[in-house]
Amino acid sequence: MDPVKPLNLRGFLIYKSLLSPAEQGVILDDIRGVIKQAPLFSPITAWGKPMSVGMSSAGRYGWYSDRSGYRYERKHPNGTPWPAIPQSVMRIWSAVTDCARAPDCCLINHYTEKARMGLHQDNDEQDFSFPVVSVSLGDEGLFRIGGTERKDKTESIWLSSGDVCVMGGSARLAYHGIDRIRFGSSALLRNNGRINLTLRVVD
Ligand code: MD3
Ligand code: FE
Repeated sequence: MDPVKPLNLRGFLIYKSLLSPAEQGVILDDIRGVIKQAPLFSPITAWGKPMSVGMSSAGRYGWYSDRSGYRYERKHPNGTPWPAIPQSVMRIWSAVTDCARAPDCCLINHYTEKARMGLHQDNDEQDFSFPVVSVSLGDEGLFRIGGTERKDKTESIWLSSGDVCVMGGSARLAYHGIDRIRFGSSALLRNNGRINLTLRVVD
């Protein structure tokens, strides 16, 4: 892991192939361990529809949604605390940020062939001066980013396995989403699909 000059797309810093295949393998094993204790589930949106993305979390907080809205919770819906964020994942945060604080949530998003994530802002956290760090694993995903208002024009970029993005400064509150997955484009996951990790400071 040797962060060289990132691509800068409207303040989104994109480190292409930051993680070697060996590093990706270690992280994936660690994430499988997390999911064994805290199984993936499909959160229900405020509109009552299950999300197409499977989710779980590690850390003091996990992201959660049901009919009463989006929020962070201390426990998995099965009632147990979220597992700790693996060291292999913590190291990425240290490599690409100079934050004094460690993240307290690692949200795990799992995309199968038809899963997508609509354009949204991440604003359930308390302090937007901390960046969000995202790690892509497995199949490529078409990432769309816009500005701080929904009507702002957007542009898209394919994120591949091993890519790491840092959303800080003006990009922290930008609208973003995943339009589609290039299913089968990576051999990292046995049954294909895409896993995205987002590291956040919640409170
Ligand atoms: C820009 N996840 O979990 S990661 C999410 O690939 C989320 O699963 C997408 O959006 C995924 O909320 C995109 C890239 C990302 C993550 C957080 C951001 C971009 C961001 C926060 C602020 C601005
Ligand atoms: Fe997001």
